[in-house]
Amino acid sequence: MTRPSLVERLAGPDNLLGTFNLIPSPEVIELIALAGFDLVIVDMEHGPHQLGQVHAAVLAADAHGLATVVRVRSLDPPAIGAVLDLGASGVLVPHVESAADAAAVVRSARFAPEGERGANPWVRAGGFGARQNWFADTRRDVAVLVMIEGKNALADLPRILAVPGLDAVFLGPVDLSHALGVPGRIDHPTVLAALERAVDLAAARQLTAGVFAPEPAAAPGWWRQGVRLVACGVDTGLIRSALCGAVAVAHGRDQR
Ligand code: 3PY
Ligand code: MG
Repeated sequence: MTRPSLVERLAGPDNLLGTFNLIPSPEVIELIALAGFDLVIVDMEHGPHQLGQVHAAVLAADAHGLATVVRVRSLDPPAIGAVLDLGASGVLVPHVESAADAAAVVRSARFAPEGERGANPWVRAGGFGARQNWFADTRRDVAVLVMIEGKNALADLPRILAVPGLDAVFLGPVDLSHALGVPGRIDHPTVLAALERAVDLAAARQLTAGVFAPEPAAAPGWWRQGVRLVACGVDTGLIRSALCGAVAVAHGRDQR
């Protein structure tokens, strides 16, 4: 039996746990897989990843059955096609501001007739030419996620959620806090109210909602609210706190 794709898992009943990967290292990807995460978000927007490093990340993740969502730098159709050609399980586009943006993301990730992704079956995702039904299968193979993290996106959210072909909306509390005038205060009531409204609107449209939660302890609360995908933490921050903890324990100090 083939393993369910990320598209199928996002549409299914189970909660999915991810984390962000900024460090371009296959070893870090393997550690994330071995820790038990369901997916990794390979972050080209904020990390130093180049395309070859994303390729290595996808190979390392595939070796462990870890799903890969690549956050590209912007709504750039050739960049979206390139990470999908490598075999990423999905793409996440930051700062999607409108239904027109969301529709452009879908078109970039899907082949004709649904979209206008550049087609070349000899890439890794196409089995280097060996996958007979590759073009048709991409609807099942490639998850399309858009980030809601600005004021315009909040205003246009009902129309964004109605765009055909989206697999999830992913909420960015950090950028939202900046957009809403309380920079960095992701627990501010204004930010929480915006996030909760977005989660409720997505639930009403039966579209999966995801959220970034810097603290893993926040994940159960989000799941109770109906969020299905929580990306908790960033590899740099998680490694930093583990290292600080090790030093504190070795010196007999309280952990910070
Ligand atoms: C945000 O919270 O703005 C994000 O993009 C999460 O990485
Ligand atoms: Mg952001």
